[in-house]
Amino acid sequence: MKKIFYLSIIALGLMNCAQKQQFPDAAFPLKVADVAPDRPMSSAMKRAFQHYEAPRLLDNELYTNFKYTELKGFNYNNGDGTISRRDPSKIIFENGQYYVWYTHRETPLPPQGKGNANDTLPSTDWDLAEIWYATSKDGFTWEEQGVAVTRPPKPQPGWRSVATADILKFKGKYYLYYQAFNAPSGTYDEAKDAYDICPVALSVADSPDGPWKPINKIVIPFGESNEWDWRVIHDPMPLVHDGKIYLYYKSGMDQRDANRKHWDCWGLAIAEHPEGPFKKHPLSPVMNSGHETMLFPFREGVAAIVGTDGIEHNTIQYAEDWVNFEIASVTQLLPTAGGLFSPDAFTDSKNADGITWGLSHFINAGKNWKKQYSKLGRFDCDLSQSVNDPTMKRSNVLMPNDLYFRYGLSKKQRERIEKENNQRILNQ
Ligand code: AAL
Repeated sequence: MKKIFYLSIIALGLMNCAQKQQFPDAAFPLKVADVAPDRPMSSAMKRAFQHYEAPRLLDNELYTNFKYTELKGFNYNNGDGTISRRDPSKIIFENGQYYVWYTHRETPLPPQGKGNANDTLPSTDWDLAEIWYATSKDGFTWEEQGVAVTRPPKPQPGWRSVATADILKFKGKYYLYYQAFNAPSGTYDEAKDAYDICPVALSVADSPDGPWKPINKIVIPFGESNEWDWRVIHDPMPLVHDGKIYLYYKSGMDQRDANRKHWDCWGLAIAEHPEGPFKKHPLSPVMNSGHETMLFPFREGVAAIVGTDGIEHNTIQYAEDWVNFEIASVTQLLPTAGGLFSPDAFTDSKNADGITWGLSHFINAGKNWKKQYSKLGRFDCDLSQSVNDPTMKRSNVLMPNDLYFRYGLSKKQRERIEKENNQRILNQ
């Protein structure tokens, strides 16, 4: 017993000594260049020097601001909610022009909410939709070309709605992966205790202009009933790596209820051929956050713009091995549901340049939920090795004052504060 006591004292002493040795002899230098690599540092400074690619944002290739531009060429029926465009795909450059695919809804009335939908009236913004496409010479003015993937006849997957597509070019052919709904989105599925059920389906074409031929099968299987991706598989996002298709997708685990307890994570499924079979990576989920995460090859790895949702929202992440993501930067005003122009998406490059622009969607574009629709817009950024735009690296981007006040307290919150104040006065 005595022995253990003395050994503990010695161990504690050594630990103390070790801690003391962590302190540097001199104060932190004025110039970053003078910081000795082995200098003991606080956790925050260690992180700046060791975790991030550069301690200063200006030198971080995976940090950027996002600048937005309205698009020209799309008609929204004066914003009456009957035409919607959302969830754009990646953008590709073919035949001397850019191509983008997106969810297109054109219905007699705006979304009516779950339970109120019928054969012609949509439940949500992406119900009764088709996949349409548009082309552009400059990425700002777009020409809508019409439908790419129509709703197939019942009971094939997607007869109710096809939405949220992404593009893959593989061995000279073009593939669109999308969510194929067999019921109005928002319909409660008792077996799964979930609301937005749709398998991932696939169509193939020899040209980006189509015609698109549906492959009538489910490409990414749901997990088993006790597994994280049993309920839904959303936002399929294919890229090419090591000669294979790396398809990232979102699923929501735990409870999917009004308290927003569900947890959106991202999985990875890999296949030798676009039609599969897709094998889920055993480490899935590979990302712990993100709603409509945007991924693109960068250097030898893959980068991800993680917008809303989750403990690591508002970050840009990087996985050198395409599986193990680390936070590369924290940023603001991120695009929602963006589709990126990622020239190396399918080139299998071992030194991908990155991205400088894409399209994203803006929900409730008319600021009236009763006439709900979404519109597409463009964002520019600097997440590219070859572009060096210091104006995209600012970290003091403040929103207009009125925006802060618009996110004010609710009546209920004001009441709680008043109650607390009164209690404090009473307790005095
Ligand atoms: C989007 C995407 C998927 C969902 C719905 C339409 O934000 O995550 O596409 O199913 O919302």
